[in-house]
Amino acid sequence: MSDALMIDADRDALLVIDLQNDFCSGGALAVSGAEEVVPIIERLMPRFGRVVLTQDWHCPDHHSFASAHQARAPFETVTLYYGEQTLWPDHCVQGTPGAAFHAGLTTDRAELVIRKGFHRGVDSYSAFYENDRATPTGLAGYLRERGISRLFLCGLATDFCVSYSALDARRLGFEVTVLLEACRAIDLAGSLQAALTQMREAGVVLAEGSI
Ligand code: VGL
Ligand code: ZN
Repeated sequence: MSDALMIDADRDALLVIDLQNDFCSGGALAVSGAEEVVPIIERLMPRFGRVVLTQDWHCPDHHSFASAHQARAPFETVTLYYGEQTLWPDHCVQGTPGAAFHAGLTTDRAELVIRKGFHRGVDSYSAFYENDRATPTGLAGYLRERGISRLFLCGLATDFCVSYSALDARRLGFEVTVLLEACRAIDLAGSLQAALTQMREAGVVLAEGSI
């Protein structure tokens, strides 16, 4: 894969999704093996001309938290005004250590950090749109204005924020590769297989090998 990953510094960008403490060991919503991707992404970032980071960034009473609902537990599903929403443990609350990037991630080279999920009533898995599928984050405009047409995605979690971002990016007309070796999944009730299938069907390139 390292030979196949030919990066064009002008039109390619690396999107590093939600590499934050709450998704790592000991965090509120720990993703198994999350730390393993840190050194991989550290090696990847200098190979790209443009790097964008995303940060899950919730207000304390965010409606994606089970704690914001009566008699609901994490990982249950509720219907909010825009459709089905999985409920999560409180995580990535704005300004808390859990919302900070993993200390091993060198954030200096990032040209842009997109914070998402800060509107109380709507979650935002995707880096492009909130879960209502209608409210944009502004990332597509940024990428287009910078002449970026090809995106390489890595980070957490493969089956939520990475796949939602990849699917939206395809819908918006970007070429998209997900670097699976640099992603880890939550895998809730088959969500990983479902996400991989959806991404493949949408024309996302799933890069399996070492990078
Ligand atoms: C994520 C669940 C809730 C993610 C964020 O980064 O994949 N998953 N918030
Ligand atoms: Zn979240």
